[in-house]
Amino acid sequence: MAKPSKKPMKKPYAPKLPASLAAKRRGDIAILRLSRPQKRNAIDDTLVLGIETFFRSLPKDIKAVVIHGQGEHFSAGLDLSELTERDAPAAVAHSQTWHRVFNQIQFGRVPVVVVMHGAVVGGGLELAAACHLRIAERSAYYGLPEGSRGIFLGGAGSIRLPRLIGVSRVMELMLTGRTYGAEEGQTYGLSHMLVGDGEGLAKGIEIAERVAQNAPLSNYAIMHALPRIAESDPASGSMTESLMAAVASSSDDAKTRLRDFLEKRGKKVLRE
Ligand code: 1HE
Repeated sequence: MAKPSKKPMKKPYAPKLPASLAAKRRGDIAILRLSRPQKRNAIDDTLVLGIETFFRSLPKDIKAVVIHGQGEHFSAGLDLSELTERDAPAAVAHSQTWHRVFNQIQFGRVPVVVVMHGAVVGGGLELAAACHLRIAERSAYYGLPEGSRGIFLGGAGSIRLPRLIGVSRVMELMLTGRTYGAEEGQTYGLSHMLVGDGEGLAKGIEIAERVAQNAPLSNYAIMHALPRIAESDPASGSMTESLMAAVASSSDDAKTRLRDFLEKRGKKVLRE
């Protein structure tokens, strides 16, 4: 009879999420699915707080995350049915909750890849903007219909979206209510990669797995130091970059990886 293994049983990955979200792990990466297709993945309080639970309970050995949406659309944005009863103080608190949750994505420990398809509108676009890498399927389209609904951005879209496509384009989307198709979005910088319909999740997983192989300290510097350096004055940026470079290159991880390359074990950078 086989001896019982002494290894402690690895707990299955099962974060306590609402029914509107589903999570699974695949090796080093975790995949979060918006699972409210009957409401086009509209983001209500339960869903936004569920996103927070997902990121707060991310296992330490997860190295990257993929977010995608179930059904025909990535997300129809804010659940408009929750908005009608809110007074101004409650609306401020609500928006601040979104900021807190989306900040956990942008300023979290691991890179997050989002796969966008169908409608990526309002709060759905704000959610995508908080992620580090954006992959669009050809069906994706982007809109900010807040003006036509008598509301405003509330998920830090005014902070993040102008940094992606410029104030002028955000103003255009908001004033006109027009949408950008996937090609336009790719040209303007809303997506990094454009793939065929139905190919987004596989591409998202491939990219997340690739990102997960980087040195964790390098990924952290890329996600957190790079944007700050880019926005600082050149003199502070110069010193911060040099300090960051010194910290990263003196790590054991860097030493091993550099030796691997020099001893012909590391990957070459080949044209793809
Ligand atoms: C919703 C929502 C929603 C759908 N809140 N319930 N967002 C918007 O202004 C976008 C509003 N939604 C749409 O324009 C369309 O639903 C879609 C183009 C995304 C999809 O159309 P379609 O024909 O596939 O679906 P549908 O029939 O319009 O919607 C299916 C159901 O989802 C229906 O409910 P049902 O009970 O009648 O079946 C819709 O009411 C429901 N639904 N979208 C609530 N958004 C932090 S501030 C951010 C501010 C914003 O995000 S503003 C943008 C709001």
